[in-house]
Amino acid sequence: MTHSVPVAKKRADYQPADFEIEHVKLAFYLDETRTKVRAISTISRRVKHANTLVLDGVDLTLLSLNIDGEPYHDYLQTDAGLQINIDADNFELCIDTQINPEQNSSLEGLYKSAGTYCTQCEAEGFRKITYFLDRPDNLATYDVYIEAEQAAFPYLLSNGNPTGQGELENGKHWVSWSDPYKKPSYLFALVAGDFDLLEDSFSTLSGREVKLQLFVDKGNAAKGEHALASLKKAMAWDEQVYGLEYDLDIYMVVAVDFFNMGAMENKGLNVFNSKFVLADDLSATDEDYFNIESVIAHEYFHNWTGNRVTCRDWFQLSLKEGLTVFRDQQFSSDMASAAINRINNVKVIREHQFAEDASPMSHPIRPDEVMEMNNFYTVTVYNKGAEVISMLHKMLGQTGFRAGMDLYFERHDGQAVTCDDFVNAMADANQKNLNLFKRWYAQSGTPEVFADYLFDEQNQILTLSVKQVNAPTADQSYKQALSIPLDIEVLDSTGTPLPLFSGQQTSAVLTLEQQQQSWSFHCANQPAALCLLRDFSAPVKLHLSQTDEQLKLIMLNASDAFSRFDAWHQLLNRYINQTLESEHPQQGLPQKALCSIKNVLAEVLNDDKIDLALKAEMLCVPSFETMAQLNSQIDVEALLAIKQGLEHFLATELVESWFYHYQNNQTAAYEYNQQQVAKRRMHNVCLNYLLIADAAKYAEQAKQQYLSADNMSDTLGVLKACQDNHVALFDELMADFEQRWQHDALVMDKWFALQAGAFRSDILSRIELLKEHSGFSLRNPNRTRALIGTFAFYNTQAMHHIDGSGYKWLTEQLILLDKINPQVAARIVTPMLQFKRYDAIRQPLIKHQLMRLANQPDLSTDLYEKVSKALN
Ligand code: 0A1
Ligand code: ZN
Repeated sequence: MTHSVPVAKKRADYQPADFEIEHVKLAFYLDETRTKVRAISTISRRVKHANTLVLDGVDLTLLSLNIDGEPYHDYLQTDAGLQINIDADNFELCIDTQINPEQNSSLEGLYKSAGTYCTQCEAEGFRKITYFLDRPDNLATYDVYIEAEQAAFPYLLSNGNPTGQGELENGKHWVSWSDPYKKPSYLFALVAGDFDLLEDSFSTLSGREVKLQLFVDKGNAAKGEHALASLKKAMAWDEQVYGLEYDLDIYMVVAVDFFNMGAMENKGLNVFNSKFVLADDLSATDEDYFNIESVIAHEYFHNWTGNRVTCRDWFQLSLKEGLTVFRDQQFSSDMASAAINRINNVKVIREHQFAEDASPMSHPIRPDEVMEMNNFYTVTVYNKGAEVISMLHKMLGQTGFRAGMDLYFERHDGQAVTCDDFVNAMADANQKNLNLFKRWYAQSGTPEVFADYLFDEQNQILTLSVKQVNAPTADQSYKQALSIPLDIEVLDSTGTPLPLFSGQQTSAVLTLEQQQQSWSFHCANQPAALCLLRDFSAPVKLHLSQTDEQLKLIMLNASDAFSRFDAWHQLLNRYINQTLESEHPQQGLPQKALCSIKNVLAEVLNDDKIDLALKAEMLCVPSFETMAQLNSQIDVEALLAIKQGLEHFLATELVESWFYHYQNNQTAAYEYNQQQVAKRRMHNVCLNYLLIADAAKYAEQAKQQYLSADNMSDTLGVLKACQDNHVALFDELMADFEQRWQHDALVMDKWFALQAGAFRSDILSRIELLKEHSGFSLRNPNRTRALIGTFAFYNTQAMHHIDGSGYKWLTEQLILLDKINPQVAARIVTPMLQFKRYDAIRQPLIKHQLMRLANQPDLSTDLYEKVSKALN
């Protein structure tokens, strides 16, 4: 919390620290409200004449300070830490502090999560544990001693290897740990609690046995099996694909219920939001199974990309996050459907990252200015960061990329480095100049690419002309041309890919490097349609004018699943845009457009050659968020009318097909495998259309599915389909669901989210009631995101109600939440930040609420940074 106006730190101001902490011995005497921490740091001077050691420290009670065994008094205590005046070159600093884990609701530093002590130190949480050089470029070895009551906390865990344990008087015990690898403070972790333990082992490529331990809440052991199996898959994959082995003898994962993010890669001791660990057939959806595998892999991959090679400063966050997301996406594509995986990754970019770039929070993947680091764990740094790595991969190929990775580790293992160091390794390993490519790290915004082509039939020459436009963003007015890989394929009139460049190859990656560029190359025959952004080869908006027929040709024939999916969306977007530009957009799509769309969709539905997972995906009407990215202004009523009108038309016109495919896609006893996942998805897409078409007629069908489901995907499929289409059945089943699942926090999160997302006129009073539910607490981030976050992000109808009641209600919740957990509050404020994209009635309503927030006394830096940028 802050009283004075927070100031931004600048990337350009980076300075190495004057001193270095090489080793630290930490001792924890755990107590709910009065935990004592002793930190003995071995320190050396790095800069000759520097004589003030500046340590970070927040919310700490200083008990004593000694240097080389003697009490020391020449220091100043500030809001941000300690300034110790010291002349010695090498010394040992011993600091005793006291902290209050029970009261720590920010979930940064040491806190209690439902009876378990745990820590979260990224990005700057270690300073809430003790005074330290809490910056990622200070790499130290850690010895840790933990003391606590034995009965309540039989497991006392920290990073590295266990070195000792013993019993003490008064029912207490202790355990000590030592981590031989140097690490930054953000990777420190401590956990103390009582758990069920799942154990396994993994033998590495070089034959070492690694002990795997998964700690979950008592009674949940069976729900950890999938996570443990996923961990072993990830370990094997990283050896096969990158030649990277795990380095310690033990790898621990702990699941906790109160966690601000998904999970944390602390060295040898990952701490996970239980949402990304626990699963069984009845309680977890296919999506949950997928996410667990991917987050387990993500944290594991960090051991090399993040832990062994870490960031020099927090502006470089994408160094580890963009790269690790890229690696987890590669892994997921190898484990599950590569096509669906890619489509879903692109959806995140288009729905959320493009929106962020168009918002007041726009920033490059390597930001230049930061007020609150926690605000920069964004879709830009993570997901656009991964797209930037993916472009490198596309340009260098897997072999060149691997050579770059090998060189990166050879040069930088054990160091804290920059994004430039990474790109330099890629460049040097491939003898390529990537200086132009580096602009992706520095420039924010979504490039728009305009393309056109001509075919010279006589000479069989295809000329492709492309230009890029990089419009100013909230944070940067001056923009430069970027290096944009375009992965192309040309189809003939039968949908067959044509050989290009006089050879046999039918696809190629062309890299646009100037504002405007053209290529002329041999093309074996008259092109009928062009795919220019195969596999979404760059995070850009592409404009290429093609007819409905051309798009249909791509939809049904392109070799790449993303291109097929994308052609369908382009076709739809054309109709949507025509309607948005018409006189009465709020009447939805005209009959003629509806019929054309239906005819195309019917072809997809009846095409047996299309992969079932892709088909199910293509049969869905794009989300409101996807449609909202079509234009800079968001017409809420029109987009809702278009979406609902289209769904209704398709549902009723194709009702027999929906019924047929619903019946034909029943799955046998639940298994999490790709074939079943696709079938279930198709089954539930059809059920949704059936309930839209005739809720009364198909209610019984839906209820039967709910009653007989042996898995959560099918259960939730029914509830989602009823949510807006059959209120009576929804309420009946939701009451039953609550009865059945009240003991399971993760399933109850789904229940709260279903409630909050319902489009109904009494939604605000219902949510108010839900806030009083015994299971609701603003101190629980998963619950808060389920109820308040779902309302803010997905209940478009009520959140953006023209009377402003949604904005007002959300603001009231944010004011309360900011006092408890500013990080979560600052995420949920997101939908209000883009107020300028709404109409003349909504804009002042949202702005008024943002000003209300801005005027709160003691507003957190987290919210202050976002709200002040929005109002600027
Ligand atoms: N490094 C983690 C994400 C993470 C970041 C911040 C946290 O607390 C403020 C927690 C987790 C990852 O990428 O998985
Ligand atoms: Zn990460």
